[in-house]
Formats: sequence, structure tokens, C-alpha cells
Amino acid sequence: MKSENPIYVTMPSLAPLDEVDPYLRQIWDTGIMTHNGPLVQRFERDFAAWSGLPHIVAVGNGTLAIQLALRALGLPPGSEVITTPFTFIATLSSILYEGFRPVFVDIDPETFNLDPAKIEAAITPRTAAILPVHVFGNPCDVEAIDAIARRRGLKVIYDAAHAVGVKVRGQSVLMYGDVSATSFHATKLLNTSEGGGIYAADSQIDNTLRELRFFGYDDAKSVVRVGTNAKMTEVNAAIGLANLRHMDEVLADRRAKYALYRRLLSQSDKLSFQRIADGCNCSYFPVVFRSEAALLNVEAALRRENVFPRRYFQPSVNTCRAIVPEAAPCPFSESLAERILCLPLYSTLPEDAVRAIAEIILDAVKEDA
Ligand code: T4K
Repeated sequence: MKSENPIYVTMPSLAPLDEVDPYLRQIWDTGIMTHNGPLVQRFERDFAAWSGLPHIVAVGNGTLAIQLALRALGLPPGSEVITTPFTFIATLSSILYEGFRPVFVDIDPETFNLDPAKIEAAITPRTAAILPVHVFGNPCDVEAIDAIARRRGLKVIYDAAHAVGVKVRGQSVLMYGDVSATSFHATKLLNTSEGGGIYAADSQIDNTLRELRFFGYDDAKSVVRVGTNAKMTEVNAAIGLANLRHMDEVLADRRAKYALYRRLLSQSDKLSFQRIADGCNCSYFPVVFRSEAALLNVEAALRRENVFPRRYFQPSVNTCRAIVPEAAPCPFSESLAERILCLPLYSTLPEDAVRAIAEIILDAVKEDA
């Protein structure tokens, strides 16, 4: 098939430029570019309404969203946070950056999410919180995790970076736990170029988050806590507002292409897939090989055709010795990280490309033991 232009793992879903233009004109007319301006406030309202949430706090990116979430809960300094090893490095680095000690609990090898059955054994008197990730938009077993947390007096922060549009029992998955932190990065389903959002049902926590993102000022501009600059800009909100209007189409398109990949690749018994729940947003298409050698073979075959999938997430972050020198092994996560590849999946990817990519993969795995 050799595509003329490289096909990457993703491309941003962008509204037509003329739909962004009126928002940008408003910025140019008023000169208001930042500091919780009218477009950020509108983006917060519109995103919350689309998600079925009462409110949301928009911030500069998804990493800051996790950091502020951890900080807003007032956890004892230096306490332990139970988390997953199968994630992007930002989950782990946020825990460390905020001065907490990550304790890894291995994943369920079918859902790729932190395994609730293994949480209790990792709880110590120093545990303050659990920080799971809805990996690739597949919701965690939120009811089991929230029940453990309630029973053991722990806070729950969900890394919902992949979870825009994800539902559990008909409501946004962001409603579970004490706080959820999402990302509006260019590579995410909904993008503001760079951006993030935090949802906390508790109004005091919500208020603390707003103060934290704005240098620790309260509404009267008195300094009430140590804060930072985590604001979303008006330009980012303008992009987000235009993109938000297309979210239903974007979601439907992902689901259709996900189903097509899945149907085509299921022809091989040498491939396996994430077990996803109904409310998954299908924002990524991960495929799992029997060995790393098989993965490398397929990756090379795709590269020869100008197709560039990505090894999300590799390595398993518990093995990042430079920042967690003494972390315990997590066999399921480490094994998965060596064998998983995310295939190109985005709005402007033609269906023919999905078919051609599936064909290259099926052909390349034929010879595998
Ligand atoms: N928690 C989790 C579980 C996460 O996955 C992430 C981020 C976070 C927290 C933190 O959220 P943020 O602070 O990022 O908001 C990407 C993204 O940078 C990152 O947002 C994402 N997860 C992570 C899984 O992937 P890379 O290293 O893959 O980026 P890059 O530049 O190689 O982009 C991948 C492909 O996307 C490129 O091949 C082409 C395309 N692309 C990328 C950019 C940046 C575009 O078409 N346009 C663009 O502007 O990290």
C-alpha cells in the first residue's frame, strides 16, 4: 500500500478553521487572553454540559491536572499513593513531583487497568490514596476501587487523561472517586492543543483547585494558599470550544474504526485485545502480540509502508529506575508493555487505511510461532 504521507498513531481532531475564527476574533477584540477569561469559563460550562457534569476546572495540561488533584486533597506529606505501572510517565512523575511515594499494584492482564483484587494487600498505615488510570479510555472497575477506598479511609484520584466521553452506568466516569483529572492534549479525543480538566464533586475541593491554579489567590485576590500557574489560556479554550461541537461525530468515528480493526484482526489467533467495557470511548486501538519479537516484526513491516504505530506504554513505569529505583516488579504490566502496540486511529484516517494496516499485520504475524 505504501502511503505517500506518513501515517502516525494519531492526528488531532480539529474543527474547521472558520469555526475557531469567531472565538479568536473575540480575543482580538477584547484583548483578554488569559486569567480565567470568558472563553475558558464557557469551555468549562460547555464541556461539563456535554459530559453531564455539574462543573469542571480547566487547566494548562493533563499533568498539572493530576498534580493539582493530588495537592487539593491535602494528603499527609510523603504518604504512599497506590498506582498502576501500566501508564504514561506523567502519572508516576506527578506523584513524585508532589512529594508522595508511589506503590505499584499490578494490572488485570485483560483490562490493562489496575487490578482492584490486589489493592488491599498493598495498603499500609502510610497509604493515603489510590491513583488508577482508565487506560486507553477503558473505565476501571470504579465501583470496586471506590468501595475499597471508602472501607479503608483512602482518597481516590482517577487519571482520566484518556477518558473524555467515557460512561459508567450511563454517567461520566469522571464522577467516580474524589477527583478525576483529564487531558485535552493534541493527541486526545478532545483537544485544546494543550489542556487539562479536573472534576471534584466536593465544592470545597473544587474551590481549592481553582485557587491552586491561580497562584493561590481566592476570589477576592487574597493569597490563601501556596498555588501555581496552571491556567488554561483563552486561545486554548477557543480551540476547545470549536472542537467540542464535533465530539459526538469524533466518538462515533472512533468506535466505528475500532470495530473495523477488531473485526479484521480477530482473524488471527496470534493477536489479542484489551477487554473493554461498554462505556469505553475506543480512543486508542491497542493490539497485543505473543512476544516482543513478533511486535518488532510487525512494527518493521508497518514502517516499510510508512505507517508509524506507537508502543504505548513501554516501558512499564515501575521499571523506570532513574526515578523509582526500588519499585517492586509487576509481571503482568512488564510483560504487556513489551508486547503492545497502538495502531493509527483518528478522525481523518481513511477506512481503507485501517484495512491496509490490518492486512500488513495479518500477513506479518502469519509466520509467528
Ligand atoms: N496520564 C496519562 C495516562 C496520559 O496518557 C497522559 C498523556 C497524561 C496523564 C498527561 O497529559 P498531558 O500533560 O500530556 O495533557 C503523547 C502525549 O504528549 C501525551 O499527552 C499522552 N498522554 C501520551 C500517551 O502521548 P507522545 O510522546 O506520543 O507524543 P508525540 O509528539 O510523539 O505524538 C504522537 C503522534 O501524534 C505523533 O506521531 C503525531 C501526532 N501529533 C502529535 C502532536 C504533539 C500531531 O499530529 N500533532 C501534535 O501536535 O506523547
